[in-house]
Amino acid sequence: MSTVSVDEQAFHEAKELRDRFQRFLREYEFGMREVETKISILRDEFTHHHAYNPIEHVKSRVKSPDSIVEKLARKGIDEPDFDLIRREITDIAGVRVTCSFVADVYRLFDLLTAQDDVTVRVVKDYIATPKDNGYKSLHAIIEVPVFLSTGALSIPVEVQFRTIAMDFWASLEHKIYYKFSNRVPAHLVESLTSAAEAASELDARMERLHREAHGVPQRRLAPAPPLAPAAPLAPPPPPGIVAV
Ligand code: 0O2
Repeated sequence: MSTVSVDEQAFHEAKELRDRFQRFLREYEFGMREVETKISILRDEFTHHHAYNPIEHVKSRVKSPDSIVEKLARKGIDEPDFDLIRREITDIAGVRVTCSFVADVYRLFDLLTAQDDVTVRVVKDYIATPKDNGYKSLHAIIEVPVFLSTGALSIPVEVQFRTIAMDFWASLEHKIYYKFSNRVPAHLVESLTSAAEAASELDARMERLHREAHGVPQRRLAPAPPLAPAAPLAPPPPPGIVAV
């Protein structure tokens, strides 16, 4: 049996780099979970308070190492370090919120970004201004605090808000580009653009129908009443009595 000699030092360094990278990705996972919780609280509160659920589904992911490397290459970065990756790749943590209607997309965006511990870094409104290929979605890079044993961190998370029709289109477009390795035949590109228009028309029609059926303006519902001030904490028990 042949043996392969491994340079101990190189082995140790590789292990250390792997551990650092895992820690780095875990921080993004925690940020993503904070945002997931916020969205899920909004969904539950909406359902109970307004008897209406504006969210169809939520999907989250931390970008895979391969996908990060690919995006770095796309950006022409060939000697990355952790700080550079942090600065340049702002969608390592991603949450996609699929809503029923366009009005819900903006309502959810408003409610999430108005929260005190959410800092909005970048907003790209591809619904107001779709991409040339017809892509529509509302993107926001937000930062949320994550509290670790070592202290607090502010983690960027990309949140994409879109309707079911926009999501359907984007996922088909993604699959087609993957199948053709980004060299999509012209007639398919054209068909995709016209399918994006059809999806927008469907969104508008469905929203009109919904308004007609429910007879309420979609953009804003009555705000929830303000929270009552929190009850003061009970005074500490007198010495000798154990609080249960
Ligand atoms: P993946 O695999 O979904 O993560 P930036 O991130 O700002 O440095 P970029 O990529 O121009 O640069 O940002 P943008 O426009 O906000 O797009 C980010 C993400 O939106 C993409 O992530 C896609 O998920 C989605 N997206 C943007 N444009 C399109 C499009 O034309 N079609 C589809 N299907 N999705 C799109 P990634 O990293 O490209 O991919």
